[in-house]
Amino acid sequence: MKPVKILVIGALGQLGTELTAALRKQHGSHAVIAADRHTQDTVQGPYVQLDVLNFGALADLVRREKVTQIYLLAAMLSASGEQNIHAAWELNMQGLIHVLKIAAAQRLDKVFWPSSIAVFGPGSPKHLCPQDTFIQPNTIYGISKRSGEYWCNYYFEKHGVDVRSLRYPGLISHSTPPGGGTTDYAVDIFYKALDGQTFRCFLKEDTCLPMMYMPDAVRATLELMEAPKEQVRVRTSYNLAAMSFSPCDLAAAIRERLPAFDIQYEPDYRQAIADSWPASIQDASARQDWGWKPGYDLNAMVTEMLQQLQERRQ
Ligand code: AKB
Repeated sequence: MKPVKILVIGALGQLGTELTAALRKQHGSHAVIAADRHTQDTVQGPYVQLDVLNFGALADLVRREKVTQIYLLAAMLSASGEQNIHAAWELNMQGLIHVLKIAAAQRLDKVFWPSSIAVFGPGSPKHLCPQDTFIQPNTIYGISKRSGEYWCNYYFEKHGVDVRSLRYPGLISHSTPPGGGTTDYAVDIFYKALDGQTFRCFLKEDTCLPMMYMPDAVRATLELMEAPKEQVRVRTSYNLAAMSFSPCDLAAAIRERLPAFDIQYEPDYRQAIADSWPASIQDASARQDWGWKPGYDLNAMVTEMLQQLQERRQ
């Protein structure tokens, strides 16, 4: 058996930072190459500056380093994507196609690629949205994620690439800020609350969206990637759920711990994006196929977020 060698593309992003650390804990630092398009000097361990759109550089790196698994996390999220539709399409689709081509040609063991609840559109069920349902996204990000799911399934069926994927809800982390997403308010709110400032929320108070605390997202990813191949029955992407809340629910949970916290609602163009997504997700396939079970609800997440951010400030 070949030794495991993992390449994480987009390793400096919100999910990439934490997933790289978790993979290094699991496989050893030397077995995980972090890659991103920026130069950096903060990440410990092997790091390569790489643009996933440069096919030749990516193919050479994979061959040279004898990479066996790729986690492709580089993407433009929903809100930024709506403002840069062609660049978002290029990065989100071409990046994936490059990785799938290389995975097939160089016979990689596994590929991970994140999809999103953004694959669902205004016609999808609003509550407990099922795995297989009417899916017609109306953002470029959502269209790229839905198309990417089909590309993954195609490469699995036609080329035998063991590509696995999750439809992440909005991710909330205390370690790395997100960028360009519609669910990002649920991270920014904590910084304003701890600074004692009014938080100006770009969504309406009752806009309920599916969310997940980062430790759950990292664990779900590792569990899916560790699952025996035959148990991974969904080869487009798995629905994944943990909690659903609106800005007003989150504000109330923060106010229970910081009574002076103040929030104002000033919805902008991101409201239409949020309105097109389901309020909650049904993840029965993930639970049945590889035993998914979330660990954090709204209260547990808020307690830990405030605690971690406060500790970092001391
Ligand atoms: C976004 O808001 O664009 C992302 C997502 C739900 O995929 N967090």
